[in-house]
Amino acid sequence: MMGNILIMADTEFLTAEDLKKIKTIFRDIDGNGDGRLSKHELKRACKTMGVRVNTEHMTTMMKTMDECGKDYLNFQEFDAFMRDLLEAHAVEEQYLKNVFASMDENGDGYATCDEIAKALGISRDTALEMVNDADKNGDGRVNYKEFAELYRRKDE
Ligand SMILES: [Ca+2]
Ligand SMILES: [Ca+2]
Repeated sequence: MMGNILIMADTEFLTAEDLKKIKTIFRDIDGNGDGRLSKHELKRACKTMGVRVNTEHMTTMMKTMDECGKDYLNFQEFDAFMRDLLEAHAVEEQYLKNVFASMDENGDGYATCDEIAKALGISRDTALEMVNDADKNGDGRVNYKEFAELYRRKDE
């Protein structure tokens, strides 16, 4: 028997735009229109959606599919998976913004070495290492984008 893979998802963080996008992507990726997405197509869909899927999340999904003896997702399952992902993404984004804001003491949009050292209670040297690691554009300080990228790189 093929069980339905249902993921509890809260739509609190999702906009109507998100929900529409999920539908569009499903249609686009499901090239032959049979209403099913294979694992491979699922990965592609996530990429198109622009959400970072952590490997763990994807592995869990694949495992659940295997346990149910399925090698595809129907729209309902895809929709639930995507909502879950988008929500996790939104929650993470909110979290990162808060962390960044707490580091950027003077609120100018940049976390400097001194600000980071003070906020995290670490030495200036350690903070400098962090800045060097994150600082993509080489201006010697960390903007939100650089910070989020650093965080996500470490997470992977
Ligand atoms: Ca600042
Ligand atoms: Ca920078």
